[in-house]
Amino acid sequence: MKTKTKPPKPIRLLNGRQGRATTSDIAKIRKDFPILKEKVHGKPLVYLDNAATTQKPLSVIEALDRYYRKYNSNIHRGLHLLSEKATEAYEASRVKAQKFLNAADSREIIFTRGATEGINLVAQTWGRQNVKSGDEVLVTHMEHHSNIVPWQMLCEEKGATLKVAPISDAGELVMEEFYKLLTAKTKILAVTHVSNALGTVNDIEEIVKVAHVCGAKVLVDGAQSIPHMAVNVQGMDCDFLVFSGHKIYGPTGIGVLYGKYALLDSMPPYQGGGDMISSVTFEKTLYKKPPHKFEAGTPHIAGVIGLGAALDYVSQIGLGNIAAHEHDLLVYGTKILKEIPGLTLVGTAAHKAGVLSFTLEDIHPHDIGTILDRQGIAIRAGHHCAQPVMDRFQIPATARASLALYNTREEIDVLAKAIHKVLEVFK
Ligand code: 7TS
Repeated sequence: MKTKTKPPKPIRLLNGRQGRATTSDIAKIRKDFPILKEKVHGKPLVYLDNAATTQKPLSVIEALDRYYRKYNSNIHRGLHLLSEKATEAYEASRVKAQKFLNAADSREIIFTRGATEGINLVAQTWGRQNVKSGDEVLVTHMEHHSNIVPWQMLCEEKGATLKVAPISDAGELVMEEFYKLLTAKTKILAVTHVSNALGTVNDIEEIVKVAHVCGAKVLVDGAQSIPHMAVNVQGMDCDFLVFSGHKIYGPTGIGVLYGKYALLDSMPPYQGGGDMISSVTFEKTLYKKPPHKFEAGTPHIAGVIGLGAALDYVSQIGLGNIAAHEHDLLVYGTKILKEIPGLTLVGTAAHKAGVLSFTLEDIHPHDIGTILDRQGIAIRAGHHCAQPVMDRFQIPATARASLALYNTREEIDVLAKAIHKVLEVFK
């Protein structure tokens, strides 16, 4: 029985060549994503909601299908062949994630439900163990709610204080203020690598260096960076990093928490249950070592295998190539959108990833989203689970087009044309 995931197809984009991806490079990539052939309201789908979730390539869909058809089984327990195959594929994905992040050891990779669960896990284990009354937790003004609320809950419980590093009108961290907020009281800094609402890319290496001098640990929210740029946790020297599989062309319901092994080893478990113990009696339970200590119960086996296939897919194209293509689209999109009268870009940092957040005169972003949807264009409109960002810019919401490796300049043109239509409707 063949159950091994198929070897990745050969590289197609840019490799060995200079310059931006050609139309035929992207056309080939688009063929890997069956959903991109769909029509929406009779129009070709233009999918520009990638910061919310990305579409899935055939290799991921097939890895899930293959698992369920050929070797569906529980892991780490069965002595039978199917269980061995499933365990092997599950643990192979852990090594893929380790290599993808350049972590020192595969035991530093914990599978979670996603970025949100990863942050909650750290807040509820390391946080509860280490944050005491009078301590401080530092976040930034550009965090997603999932990197605010778990820390707020922890601070409330412990009598600690949540501090917030301010951002500028361009949506960049104000570094002088940020440095002032880092003190000996700061136990942990929780910071996003890339803002989902603004696209700002933070200089994590620099931030980690300064935080470590102050004795603070650093958790990096990699939800919006991992799919778009090469991330090297050892290079960054961050203590924890989280991401979600569904934002990097993998399945929903699966994600990764990276943590330095010594820290993970020192932390109490998050949930109790099967597979995280080495022995149980009514008097005393002994826990397994990381990563298993943090993976109680039957995990999302198919999700882990699908995530492994997604990481293979992205690695095969190359994050450098993906970043270059998306940067080209971002520059092009910024230029085209700026030419539209009444359109204001929200988030104009010097270093940005593929997010184009905007307002259009006083038209509500939900109306923009609805009109674009009728043209087959999927964007997100709202506060993007980053209400403090909206408050900072004194707006209730933005319309947001967010890019992925399969998007094209032509799709940006379709978007711009449709925005002009929105203006006509509200004339
Ligand atoms: N952190 C950031 C920076 C995010 O953008 C998101 C999701 C999360 C954490 C949470 O990820 P989850 O997979 O655990 O939900 N961001 C978005 C978004 O921008 N639109 O929809 C979800």
